[in-house]
Amino acid sequence: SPIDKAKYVAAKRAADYVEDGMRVGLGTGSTAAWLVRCLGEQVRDGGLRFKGVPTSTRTADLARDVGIEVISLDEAKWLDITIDGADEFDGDLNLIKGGGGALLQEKIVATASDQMVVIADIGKEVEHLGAFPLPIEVIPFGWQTTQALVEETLISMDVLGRQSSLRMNGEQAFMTDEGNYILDLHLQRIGNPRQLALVINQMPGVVENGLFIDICDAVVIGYGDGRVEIRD
Ligand code: DER
Repeated sequence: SPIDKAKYVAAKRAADYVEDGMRVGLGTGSTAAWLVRCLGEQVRDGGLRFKGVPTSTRTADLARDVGIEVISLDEAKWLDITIDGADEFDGDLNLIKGGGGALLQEKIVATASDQMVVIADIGKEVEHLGAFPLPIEVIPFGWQTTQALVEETLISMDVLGRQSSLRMNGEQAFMTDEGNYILDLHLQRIGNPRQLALVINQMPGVVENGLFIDICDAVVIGYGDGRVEIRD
């Protein structure tokens, strides 16, 4: 499909950023999966040598499957670059991430990197963040109280919608790699993402939110016709 092609060409172009000896944060999601496959091919066929730090168990499994040497963030300490997808990016290269439920490790790994590059199909570009429901990670203890507190706080924030929902995995609550829950906030439009990110993370029970503010350095945008554009 054109979207798959767009994701692939963005991932392939971003793979060029990875050089021998680098420690690389490997993102999570379908676009990041293309990156991991492209890098695996370069390791197997091109002799590329680097160490990968995954942002989820599923990325770790895929990376090992394609022949990438996987190490932990603790072993790497700092990273040269992280390449990851996004659910939305705006004109300031601020992001909404977490559609795949890996936002906590993704944000930790991205923040530990000298450079963060997002790979995305053009459909992810927005004028204002918020059409995509904002994922926040909360601990299971008292999650419904946390949810009520978050919704109450949203009343005083510059957002259009205030509903939130517990992310499900079939009949069960979705669980992150850390065993936490995800609440998706249906805000429709976020007027002040920087302020919202700060306020949300102050609330007891909230572990992290999917707003990536001043973290992304460049976006590699893929189009369905195979074109690639770089925003930085
Ligand atoms: O969960 C995440 O943050 C992913 O990176 C997500 O935002 C992008 O997933 P996609 O590449 O499958 O659209």
